[in-house]
Amino acid sequence: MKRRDFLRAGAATLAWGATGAGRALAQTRMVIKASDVHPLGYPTVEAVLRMGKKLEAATEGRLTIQMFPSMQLGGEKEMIEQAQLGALQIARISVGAVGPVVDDVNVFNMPFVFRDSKHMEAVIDGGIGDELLAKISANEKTGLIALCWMNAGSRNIYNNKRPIRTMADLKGLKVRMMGNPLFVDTMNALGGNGVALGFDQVFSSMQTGVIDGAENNPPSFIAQNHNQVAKYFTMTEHLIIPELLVFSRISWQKLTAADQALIKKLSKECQAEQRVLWYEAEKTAIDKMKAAGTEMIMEVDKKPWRDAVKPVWDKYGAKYAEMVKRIDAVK
Ligand code: GTR
Repeated sequence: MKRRDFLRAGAATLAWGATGAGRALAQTRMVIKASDVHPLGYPTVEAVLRMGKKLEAATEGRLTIQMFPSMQLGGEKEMIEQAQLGALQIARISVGAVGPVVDDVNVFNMPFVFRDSKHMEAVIDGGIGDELLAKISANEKTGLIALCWMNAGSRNIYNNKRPIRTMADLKGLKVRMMGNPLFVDTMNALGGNGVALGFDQVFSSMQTGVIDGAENNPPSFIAQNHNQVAKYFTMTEHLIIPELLVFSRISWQKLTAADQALIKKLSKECQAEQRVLWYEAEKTAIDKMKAAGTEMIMEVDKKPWRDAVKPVWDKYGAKYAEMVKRIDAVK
């Protein structure tokens, strides 16, 4: 389907009950299109599918979720645009992709901003997490309603040239980063050459030598078969970026307050379920990597890495100073 046709079809799926204006609203039927760059079985995809089953049961089939996994609707930038237009209802996206749209959340994209994944979880589960969800939703310009957070572990550097044990080993390697200037600057500060590329291009770009490596969490590395093109994987944990489930604002406004409340409640459950699935997937991925012969460096001395990203903090950090103090204070 051409993109334009898809957009039209998306608008047409918002079907309305036929009886009188008031009752029609109460009977809104909607096929909620959801999209993810990951394949079926990945924790984020599975969690949204489970949410769909609950939603369908609770509304006796009035509201259903139709999943488009595996980048079928494009990358995350495209997904955000489609949601803003109301052609896609639910987008599961990394905060990495949301940063350029909502500057407030870019604070979560700062290198080493969280002490570890548990710290990140405490932040998204607490007041700061709620506050940022509300900020995304309150700003009409985003065109998005933020439903909940998801786990994505930590991002780690992998490549097909050599094992990276210290920062010096990274020198001169071309490493794919997500399309956000903050990430390219981070890689450059660490001594590599950051290259912004779409997620869909990582595999072939590694094969053809356009890049030497990339960075991601173990489940993404395995789900995208990057182990077939990268032999060395180092747990640098330089970025711990949560993910978001967002709903198209245009479509959201077509739902009754009761349906909105139901979706919000199920999203909270989705966040908790995804976390359990996440830890299982992370363990399975690491086992698969070991079995497949990926050379894994499980620990590096983080001190020099943290020190090296100071220029990134100098460039982007000032406006987040207050928020970073609050993040640091979360136990
Ligand atoms: C994954 C994340 C995706 C996408 C991808 C990337 O970890 O789940 O949403 O951001 O990384 O590197 O583009």
